[in-house]
Amino acid sequence: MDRQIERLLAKETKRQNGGIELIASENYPSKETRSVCGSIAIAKYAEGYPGKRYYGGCENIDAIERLAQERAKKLFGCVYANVQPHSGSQANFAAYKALLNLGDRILSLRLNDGGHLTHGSPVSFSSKLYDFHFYDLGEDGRLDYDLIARRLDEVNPHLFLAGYSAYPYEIDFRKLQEVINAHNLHSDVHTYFMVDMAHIAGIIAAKLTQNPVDYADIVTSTTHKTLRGPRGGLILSNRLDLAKKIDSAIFPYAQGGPLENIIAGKAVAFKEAASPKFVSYMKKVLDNTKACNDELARRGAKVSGTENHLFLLDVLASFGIDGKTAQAELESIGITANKNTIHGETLPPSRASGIRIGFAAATTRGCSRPQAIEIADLIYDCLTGAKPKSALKAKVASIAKRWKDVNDLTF
Ligand code: DSN
Repeated sequence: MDRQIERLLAKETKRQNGGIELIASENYPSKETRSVCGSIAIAKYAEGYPGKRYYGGCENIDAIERLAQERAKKLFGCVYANVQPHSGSQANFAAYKALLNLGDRILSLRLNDGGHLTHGSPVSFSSKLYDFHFYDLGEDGRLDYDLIARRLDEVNPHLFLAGYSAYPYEIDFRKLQEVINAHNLHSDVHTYFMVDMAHIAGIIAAKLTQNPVDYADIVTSTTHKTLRGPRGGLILSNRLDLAKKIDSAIFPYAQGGPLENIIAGKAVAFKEAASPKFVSYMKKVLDNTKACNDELARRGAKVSGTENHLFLLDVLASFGIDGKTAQAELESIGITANKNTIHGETLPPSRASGIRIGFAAATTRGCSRPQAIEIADLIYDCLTGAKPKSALKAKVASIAKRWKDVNDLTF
């Protein structure tokens, strides 16, 4: 046994069990998913796809990957699934390659407004390989579909990208498809529609919001956020004519050998997400998120409101501190969240005016609605400095103690 790693993992388990996890992109997979991820499938090289591998001995791996594909297709109601992307970023890298030529125009939402690094941030590969243009949000911080229609005509992009990392409201994918179709009727450049559903994949799997695979050409995702699977990526489509292009954009263009142990874990998670238990879990996530948002609002804090698993708390307007300071203050009492830019941001992203709060992980451990309200009060009291930190820290520990052990989560 590697004592050094063992000690560090024991410390990490203690940190996770002892605190309240509110990072909106994190979650805890089930024990079964985790054990499959550590299985002997880790040892197998399987470059290629089921039935067309570059190595021998792939018959069982083929069956595992086919099962993962079939379960993903059934869960999300589509005809094509690629379960090989190592991450959401790799999935986006491949989706761009499948649909575009280098230098083509992409219309997306800036990272500062809730987009993602791979949606055209200057520090990401995406902005080096493609010509990114951006649409703004409306004054209320929500998608403005008329404004998007105007930007489509101005930019004439080859690809329109929706799906976000810090957007707390419903996305009307049907409306976006309508707007893009209308634009395509009079444009000489065909605009593809892509959705990165990484954050809301679990809400979509539970059928609690519109399903983008019904409207977009390609949908990318991660499997570890609200979907509660292992850390990894996924590409879906209802366009079989794009299948070959997407497959070759993942392998051999973007990646080598797939992580078949993780693919096995994805298969388990897709099965779990198809169960009625997952739907009731997801409803609880939405309810807890709203309860926390509403309690902070009741106490006078400036919050975004929420229609999904996350909301943004404007800590600059509410408490006169920046997001970096708020993140550190919360961490000091055992609550983990992340600083985040907010709509109309005035500070650099390294400081940011807000924090992003999500309840997917806490709800997996058993967070109840009254506890979500209690957590809002802890956040408020911590950031106003109204109560001694030691008392708040003890309260956080006592809530976390009542929840399930992170190593022992069954479905
Ligand atoms: N970094 C992830 C998030 O926190 O939203 C997105 O990839």
